[in-house]
Amino acid sequence: MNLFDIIEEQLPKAGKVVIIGHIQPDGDCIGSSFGLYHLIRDNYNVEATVVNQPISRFSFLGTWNAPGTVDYSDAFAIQVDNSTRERSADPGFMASRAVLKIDHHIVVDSYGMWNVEEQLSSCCQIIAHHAVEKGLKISQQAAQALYMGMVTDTGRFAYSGVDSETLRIASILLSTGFDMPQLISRLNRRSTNLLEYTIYCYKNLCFSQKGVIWLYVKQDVIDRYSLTPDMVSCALETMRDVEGHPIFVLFADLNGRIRVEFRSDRIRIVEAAVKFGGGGHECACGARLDSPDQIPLVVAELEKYL
Ligand SMILES: [Mn+2]
Repeated sequence: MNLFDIIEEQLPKAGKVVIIGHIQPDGDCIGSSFGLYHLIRDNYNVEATVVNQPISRFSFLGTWNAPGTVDYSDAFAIQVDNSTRERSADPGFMASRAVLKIDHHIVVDSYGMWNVEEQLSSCCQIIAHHAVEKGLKISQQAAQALYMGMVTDTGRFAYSGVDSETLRIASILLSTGFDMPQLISRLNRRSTNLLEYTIYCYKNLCFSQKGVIWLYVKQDVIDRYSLTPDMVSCALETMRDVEGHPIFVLFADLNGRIRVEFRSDRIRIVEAAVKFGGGGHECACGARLDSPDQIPLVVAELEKYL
């Protein structure tokens, strides 16, 4: 079923349409939100509300509302790029009269009344694909937002998961004529504190005997460089592509717990994330720890996959 058939049917019944992403939103999450926002506005003349935490990096796409500010009782909620209800930027969305889930992660929680769960390279690719199939009008603004999610979730079309279909959809988005070089230069721009943090990362990487690279970013480092959670994640790029070390993992303090991000070069590691209460994709996943004492356990667990 085309996801816009569901949307089309629900729009007249809804008091409001709310689009919500996951906590610590990334480019795919915000791109999916605004891509969908513009598609719904341009094709159905309905103004949806986007909800998430503020992220200045992506604010050029539009404005959105803070979590906790929406009354969901009469809402048609569309949750994008979010695998579990707990990871929603606004868990209150479950009180909505109707919930549509659109996601590309490994399925662990089909919390929607409808669940569009396709394991493509990005959530934006799912939305763009359905829009193309449905023959919807795709404006430059919609295309730019969806293209942003596609490039950010695929490392600029470089990770596994990218196939000819990904590029076909990207090509259709590009043909709308939005300013792609300007978008990419915006996404690539780095602040000087991020540059200094990157130098810190290179100097502090830890290498396990068997080929796991890891780094633990403590709160004092986060404060020193004024890092947001998505800036902290840039450390992963300093660990990628190191010879003989196909698995890399980032630990970072976050609200009294430790956020863990697992990555690998084509080695299935999602079971390690699941073992520590998390989930995600086969080679890119995450979890949370209660104490730094668990870090050696995670590294030891990952060594089993080599
Ligand atoms: Mn995504």
